[in-house]
Amino acid sequence: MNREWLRASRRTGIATLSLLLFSCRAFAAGPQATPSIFAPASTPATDISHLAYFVLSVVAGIFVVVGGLITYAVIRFRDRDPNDKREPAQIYGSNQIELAWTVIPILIVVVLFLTTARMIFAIQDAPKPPSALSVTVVGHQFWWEFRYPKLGIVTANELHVPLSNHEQPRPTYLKLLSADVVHSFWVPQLAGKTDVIPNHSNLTWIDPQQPGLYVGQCAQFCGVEHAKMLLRVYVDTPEQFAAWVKNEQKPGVQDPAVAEGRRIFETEACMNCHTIRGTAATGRFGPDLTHLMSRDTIASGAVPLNRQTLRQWIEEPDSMKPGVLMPAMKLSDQQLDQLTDYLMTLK
Ligand code: HEC
Ligand SMILES: [Cu+2]
Repeated sequence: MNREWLRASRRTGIATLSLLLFSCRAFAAGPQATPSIFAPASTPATDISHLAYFVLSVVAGIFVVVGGLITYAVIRFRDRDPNDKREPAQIYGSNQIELAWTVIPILIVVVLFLTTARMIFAIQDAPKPPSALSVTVVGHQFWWEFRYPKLGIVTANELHVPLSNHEQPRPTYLKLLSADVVHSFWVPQLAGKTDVIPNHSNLTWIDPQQPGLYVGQCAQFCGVEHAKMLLRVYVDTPEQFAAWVKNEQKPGVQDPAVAEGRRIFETEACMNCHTIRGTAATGRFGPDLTHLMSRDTIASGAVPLNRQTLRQWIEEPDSMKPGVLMPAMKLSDQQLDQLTDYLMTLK
């Protein structure tokens, strides 16, 4: 009976361990756009993952020692003879044993604390090279505003940054601000979480070394739609980045064919909350729409951007992102079509 139970539990143990190892591998080998900490692509994220592996190996060592001792004790000192009612030897007040299980854990905690603190300060105090790009990130319930003060660009939810490498570092330094409540900026492949706090500015930086899309999310519960406050970081080659900057710096196109849609935008409440550079709309409560169509998604990455989703969004934002802070404006079908046609020209 005992033996069978042991054999069964050994099998379960092996199965669990292989499952764990397998899932780590699956994470590490995942596709590029993954919110996984096991696929770092930027210096702070790489440093953090090394630290994570170090901590994991220390705690795995503890697990093996403690688990091994328990298993040994359970087997070695099991109740073999049901007629033997004697108590085993009781040990009280062994200084050696008590010192050992006090001092060793303290040493382990001190080592983990020091390595972690060192890593935090190394990332925080990294000097900002003159080639660095500065971006101001403003967290809003439930979307992200990105401002490039030196480039005169304002956009939302999709952050474009240039590729960086060790020979020609071009890191992006992010100043994190909040317009309302506490949010947290987290793109696991690029850097650790940094809180975004009202009336306080935080700093973090990334230097992604592989072009492509990196995804993340707000990591601090900030209200009903927190779960749909996603983040997309596009790491562009120098040419792509220059082209993107050039396009974003232009004022919004004003196509006379969609003048009626523009008029609706400028006379309905839209203009109180949104900016379209080159028009009367200068609102700052919602995302800047000057180059709306240069983005792949709307609603902070929650909805892919195309004509149909855009129209539905304007008609009833709540149907796509319940709890959103943009009201439905009760427009007629014709107005909706004209407004959508207009927004579709904002490339
Ligand atoms: C009370 C302020 C307010 C008004 C009025 C308003 N919006 Fe918005 N709008 C927002 C907010 C806030 C968001 C961001 C929603 C989110 O992702 O959580 C938004 C998002 C959007 C988006 C998606 C942008 C993106 O990149 O995610 C579009 C497009 C948009 N609004 C168009 C309009 C149009 C057209 C009107 C007028 C019919 C309008 N809005 C009226 C506040 C407003
Ligand atoms: Cu948030």
